[in-house]
Amino acid sequence: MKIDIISVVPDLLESPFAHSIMKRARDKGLLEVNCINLREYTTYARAQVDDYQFGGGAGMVMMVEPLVNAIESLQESTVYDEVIYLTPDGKTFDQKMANHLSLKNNLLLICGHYKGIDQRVRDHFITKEISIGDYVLSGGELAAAVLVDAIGRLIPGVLNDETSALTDSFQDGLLAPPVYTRPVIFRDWKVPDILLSGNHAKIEEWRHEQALKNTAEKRPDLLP
Ligand code: 6GU
Repeated sequence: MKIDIISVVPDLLESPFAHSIMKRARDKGLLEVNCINLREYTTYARAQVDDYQFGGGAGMVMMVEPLVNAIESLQESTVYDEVIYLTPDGKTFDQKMANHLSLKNNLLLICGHYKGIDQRVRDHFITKEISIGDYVLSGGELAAAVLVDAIGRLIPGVLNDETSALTDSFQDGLLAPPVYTRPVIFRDWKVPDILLSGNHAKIEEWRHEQALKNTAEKRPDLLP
């Protein structure tokens, strides 16, 4: 999968994909992430990419021309399955969307800043608008990093143990059960006996019960 990201602060996107699972995905050639600096596509003086909004009001708007130049230039060499605008008024991102997007070949992400992007870009180029939650970030970059991470780890072959994504919270609509590792006893806190029993059927049953209990306590809205 290839993910191209248009940003006015591409430096913000260097570190998130340079470590851990994202690094491995890129090293294995399963995920390609390119950050494109929008300022390279403006024809305005001093690399200007934003301007005052028509009708008045506080806050700058990202101009249509640099964005369209950048998008169309990238589209000359890539057919994108989705052109996604990261914006707080988009559809809230969830695991279902991550699963769906992980099956695509090419994604183009556009990070908004200031008051957002000129509506004409949204009308004519954007195929999906995504938010990562009901709060406002200074720009779309951190949201883009969240998307790429959530999607990237679902690409087949990225995780070492292919089953581990299947047992993540949300993957079956429930929160994950508690997990334990060595030592068996720390202070007087013992790992539940069932996990040491070697009875895999019983362990799975226990995990499912715990997942239901966790979900009922912390996120009852997820239960039918
Ligand atoms: Cl995608 N962008 C910004 N600027 N703020 C957000 C967001 C996105 N999602 C939640 N808050």
